[in-house]
Amino acid sequence: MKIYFAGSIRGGRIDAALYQRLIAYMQRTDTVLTEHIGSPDLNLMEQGKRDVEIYDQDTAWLRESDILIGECTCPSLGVGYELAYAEKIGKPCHIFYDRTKTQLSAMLTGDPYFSIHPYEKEEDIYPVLDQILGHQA
Ligand code: 6K6
Repeated sequence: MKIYFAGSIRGGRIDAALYQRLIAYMQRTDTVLTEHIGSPDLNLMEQGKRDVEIYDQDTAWLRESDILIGECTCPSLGVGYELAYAEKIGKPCHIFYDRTKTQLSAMLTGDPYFSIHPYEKEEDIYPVLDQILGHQA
């Protein structure tokens, strides 16, 4: 399965290490098109890429992907945009967020298109990911 993993970049990098662990977990069995989201070095990531190139690449990956998995604890305009884009082109969207840290936007929780997975501990995420990706433990 080709996975578009979405996580905050300019919205804030507080959860970058979590993104990296989730991406590494999914990469054991599937292809993550957006593995840079977990990179700890944002300066390196931003080097030499114009915003229009980022937009063109990411929307191409969204169209190529089979599924979008978003970690939405840290609010990000870009991730919100990607979710709406993915809905528009009919890609299944799964949203994770830590319910002890944030209240998700009503524009996500109020949209029945999205599959939303609140969690309290990181270890709760992995069995749900297994189910979504069809890898029963
Ligand atoms: C170059 C190489 C790696 O990263 C860069 C520069 N920045 C971005 N590259 C790729 N995707 C990006 C970049 N900035 C934002 N995005 C997309 O928007 C990602 O797919 C994220 O899911 C989302 C984050 O949006 P913001 O608003 O938090 O930046």
